[in-house]
Amino acid sequence: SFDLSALVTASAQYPKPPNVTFTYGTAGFRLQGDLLPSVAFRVGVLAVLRSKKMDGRTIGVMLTASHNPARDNGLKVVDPRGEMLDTTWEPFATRLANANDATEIASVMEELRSAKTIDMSKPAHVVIGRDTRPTGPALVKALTDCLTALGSTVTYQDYGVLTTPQLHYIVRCINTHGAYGEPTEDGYYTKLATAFRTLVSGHRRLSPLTVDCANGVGAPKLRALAERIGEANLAVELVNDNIEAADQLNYQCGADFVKTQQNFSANVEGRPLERCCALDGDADRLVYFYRDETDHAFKLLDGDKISGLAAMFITDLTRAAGLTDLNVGVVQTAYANGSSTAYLKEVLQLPVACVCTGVKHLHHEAEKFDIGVYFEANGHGTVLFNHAATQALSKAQARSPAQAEALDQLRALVDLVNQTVGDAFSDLLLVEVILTHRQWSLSQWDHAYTDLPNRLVKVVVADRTAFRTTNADTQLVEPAGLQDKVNELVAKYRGGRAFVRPSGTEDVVRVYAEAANRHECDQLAFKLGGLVF
Ligand code: 16G
Ligand code: ZN
Repeated sequence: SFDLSALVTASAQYPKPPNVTFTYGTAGFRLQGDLLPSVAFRVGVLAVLRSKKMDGRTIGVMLTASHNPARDNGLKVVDPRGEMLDTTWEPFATRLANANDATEIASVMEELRSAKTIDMSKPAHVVIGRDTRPTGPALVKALTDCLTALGSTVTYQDYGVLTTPQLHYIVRCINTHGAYGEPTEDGYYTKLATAFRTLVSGHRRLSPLTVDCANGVGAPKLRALAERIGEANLAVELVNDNIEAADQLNYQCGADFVKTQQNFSANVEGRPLERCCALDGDADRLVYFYRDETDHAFKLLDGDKISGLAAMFITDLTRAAGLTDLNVGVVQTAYANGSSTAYLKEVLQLPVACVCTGVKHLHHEAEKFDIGVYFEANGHGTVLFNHAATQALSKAQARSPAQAEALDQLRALVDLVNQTVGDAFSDLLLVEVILTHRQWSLSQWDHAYTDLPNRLVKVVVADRTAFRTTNADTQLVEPAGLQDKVNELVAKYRGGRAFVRPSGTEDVVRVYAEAANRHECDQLAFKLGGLVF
């Protein structure tokens, strides 16, 4: 029911580059941007088939390479509820991308159609967003050329420049017919701004927040959101907000820089009592940081700290609202600092699950709680409220003014939090709400627990596929015998904990180590690196 000759003609403009093998990995396709036009074209095929399979519901395609350098780009497919693409479709994405020509594209299409029993006469709708990278427009052109070639059952809307979480939000809004919000950028700002104003009303405002925007899409979009919220309610000072000089994107700045370098980003000095935070290049990650008042050292409040703060606040609110039947839980990965896990379990008395690295794993695990808080240490995360939780919130009758207030706040929180994916803006507003309620400085927040010294090392190995893990990435099953050696070494260090896993995004193996003090931790990481190499 589609015109194969149109697809053949259109795809000829976007030949697959020779000697490149593409993989739809943890973060979708990600590579140097000028190698991706053929991939963008084939992602069009995948998105259309996925939409037809989902009975014409809208599918999203986001073009971004997040925290990676400006010359890179990437493509990610967003499922109807605003979530990551169903993993059973990933191998088809990979095979489409590696098809050598139109005939091969057509045959993979046919295989996918039959494997997933897709009715090709169904309509398809695709929405597109991109970050500020220079290769973005050409990739959107390749993608939309494909969508056009696939015929009259296919419609699409190009939203232009957006943050990744904004596109996820729009997909969810369209597919819920407005129940989640207006499917526009404006609708997104209105929803977050309204919830934020409700949550801070009646509280003394905090001092201005410095936001490192990674010289990316977060800069213009956060400016728009802050305008909507109003300066009287949220004062932000944006730095690294230059999106004109493409090569500045993520350069010496942004959430990934701050987290991996454990240092202030360019143009952020860390004045006394200054609250600083950083977004990444597509604004789906957030970390806070500040300069310690006593030792003047750099201090990081990463995803684990945000998770602990959010879990603490939500636990208090559900108790105050009398909703103690709701089970609140937290999801982390093996990268979570051991002290954060201990804080969640022992101080907050919450259940904590540990899953494999990658947002989709955390998201699905968090759905198992009534209220599930999930964050990766790198600053990507959000809070999910399931059906039982939203029902309980809408039905609950307050028995005191205090209960009524807590209920109102929880209801506003559901709107404040982007429940499709981690969103730096919504996380920033969440943190600001909590700090406003408590009138806390960053160091007061930081004092909930002290991170154990930790070290992350990259090891270049001959073949990273020789490394296979189990138990949420915490143990190696292959190469045989290596885990025993890791265990032996770890046992020699006080408070030692470590794991080795192959990266899903780079051709390296990652070694993570923790120990009671800096010196032992570094030594453990170094020796483990030697074992793996
Ligand atoms: C991707 C993941 C991120 C994960 C990182 C790990 C998504 C949207 N992003 O960026 O969650 O932390 O990969 O990279 O899933 P690694 O496998 O190279 O350590
Ligand atoms: Zn990102």
